[in-house]
Amino acid sequence: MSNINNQTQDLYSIESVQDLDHEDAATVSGGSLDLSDLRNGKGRRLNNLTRSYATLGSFNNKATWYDVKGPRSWFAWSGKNFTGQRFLLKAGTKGNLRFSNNNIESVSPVF
Ligand SMILES: [Ca+2]
Ligand SMILES: [Ca+2]
Repeated sequence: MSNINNQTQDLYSIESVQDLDHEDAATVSGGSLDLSDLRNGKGRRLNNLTRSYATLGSFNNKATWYDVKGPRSWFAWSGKNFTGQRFLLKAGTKGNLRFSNNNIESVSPVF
């Protein structure tokens, strides 16, 4: 009897893990932001950002392309700590950056 119970528990755990794929996680948290350092999503990527970053570290001044998934827009800043010029990346859009190309150093969701 206890064997059967354990098996049921295990099946439940596996199912829960599978439910939490990237898309679901993004929906739950209100969306996510992907960046890449070359045009059209190519090159090095920074994927599934879901919160503010005061610096993008080694990715600073590298982003050339973006993809905003989910219902929330994002701000991208030309300086660290949300300083400098602010750019709006609208919810549901993606594409190559123009004015902020190779200039973004911090990002934050628009609340
Ligand atoms: Ca670049
Ligand atoms: Ca910059």
